[in-house]
Amino acid sequence: MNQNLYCALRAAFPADLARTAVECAAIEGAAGTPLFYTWRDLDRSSAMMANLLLSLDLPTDARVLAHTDKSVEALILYLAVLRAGLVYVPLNSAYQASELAYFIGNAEPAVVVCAPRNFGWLSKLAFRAGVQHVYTLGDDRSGSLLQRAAHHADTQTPVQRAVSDVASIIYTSGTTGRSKGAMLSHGNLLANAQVLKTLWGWRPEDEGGDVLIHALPLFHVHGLFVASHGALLNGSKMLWFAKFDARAVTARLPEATVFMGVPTLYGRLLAEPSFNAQACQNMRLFISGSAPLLAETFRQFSECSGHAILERYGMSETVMLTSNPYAPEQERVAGTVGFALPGVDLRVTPAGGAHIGAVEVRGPSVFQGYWRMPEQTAQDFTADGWFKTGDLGQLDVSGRLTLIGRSKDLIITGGYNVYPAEVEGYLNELPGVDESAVIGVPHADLGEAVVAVLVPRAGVSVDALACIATMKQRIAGFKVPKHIIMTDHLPRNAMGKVQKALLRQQHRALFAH
Ligand code: MLC
Repeated sequence: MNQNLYCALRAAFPADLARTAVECAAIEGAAGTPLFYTWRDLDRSSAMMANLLLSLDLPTDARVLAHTDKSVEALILYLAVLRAGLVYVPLNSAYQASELAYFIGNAEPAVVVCAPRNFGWLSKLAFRAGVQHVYTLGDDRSGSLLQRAAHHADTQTPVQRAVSDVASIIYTSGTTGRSKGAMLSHGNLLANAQVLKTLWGWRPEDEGGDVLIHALPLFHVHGLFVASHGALLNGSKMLWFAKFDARAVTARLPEATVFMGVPTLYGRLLAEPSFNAQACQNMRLFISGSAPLLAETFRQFSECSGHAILERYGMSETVMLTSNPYAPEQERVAGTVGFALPGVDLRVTPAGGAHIGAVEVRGPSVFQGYWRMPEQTAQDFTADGWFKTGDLGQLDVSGRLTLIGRSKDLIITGGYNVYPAEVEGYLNELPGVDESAVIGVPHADLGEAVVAVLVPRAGVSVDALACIATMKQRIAGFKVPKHIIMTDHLPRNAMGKVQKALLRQQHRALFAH
């Protein structure tokens, strides 16, 4: 049997293909009228794109790298890559040239698809690295990808794939500063999507169906797999937002039943004056993940909307691992991430009692390893085959998991992971900088904000704002420090290691206002 993930998604499309699959919600004040895509549109357009990709005669493990703005066509491109049996490599559209140079060098894609505005520099980079095909795709249906696909047939049989064949490589930041590509197979993604479909009670059409508000980026596990697969595998309509906007989302909430977001989105909904229980009257489920949800946000949201947010836990290497319960008779507990999903084995080592330990997992959604990093892969699995998540947690007697912290030096800002070592590397290259330490500082909107403590060379004056401006030209904006503190030395322990905990403590009130 063909295990190509697209086959399972396609089988879930409604019988009436003329129904709306995706409605693009126009953001208030933005130009343009709403666009509607039927299920037939998704099927035919992805067939045309798949046929274009197949006409390039690529090897079966060829990578298609997408650095595009969010659009329904970008989702169709993902479906097309699945159908063609190739490997989809999505990248954050905020990444800049130096970051792209690394990803292209590491992934060695056969095809690059980029926003038309980036074609000049990105195509140069790609061609120099030996990429044969560079297409453009705009968020307004412009670009060479659609033009070229238009010449191809609108039917296509998905290429035969096995459960363990890689469907996508998702880059995750590494502790050493260099990103690692987590290889997720067709089987990994389908197993997770099927479990979540049942667990979160996606409703069949004859029970009223579901409508998902999709307002997350499309280049990460959360928006691409958890949200899109959820709706596609249930044949449910998506109300599509190119960008999260609290007012615009609230205005469409009465038509929706499911919403997924990072905690920042929940904080912004709470701050939106039009957001209230009335707007949520038809909502069935609010899901949060990608960053810790504050108990206070959970409480305020419950008071304001009448809904208990369901917090779940996952990561790029494993897709989703745990979830608070869906059933109303079981409590969703703020500050916990719930129970292991059916099929997921989860342990906390050292195990037993109320001890805090390293969270380790096994299961059908655990990835196939890091792309071309066998040593890193070996290091991140135990000898008996459990994946070391890098998170610290505590299991209660009922099996409910509470995450306590991280064994790795990671900042999560607005749902994006930032590794200090990478940012420090760029800061240390700035003129006049001797050394730097990057930390996460509590921030009401973003959860944590990236902050740098910087030591200028002796006798040199370094301007913090100029550093921030230069950094914005070099790396994605979400990694750039929101604030830089100048100092003449970094606190170190007896081993010479920078005391980041002390720095975090010293600067914890930086954004308290
Ligand atoms: C944008 N900016 C950020 C930021 N996002 N800064 C810090 N952290 C972030 N997350 C900066 C930009 O660089 C820019 O800076 C300014 O904010 C405005 O940019 P914007 O694009 O207009 O921002 P906004 O639309 O407000 O975006 C914020 C956000 C977005 C929270 C809506 O970041 C977002 O959609 N986050 C979701 C991330 C996500 O999907 N994570 C899932 C990972 S998967 P300047 O200075 O130029 O103005 C995963 C696994 C799992 O973790 O379990 O789910």
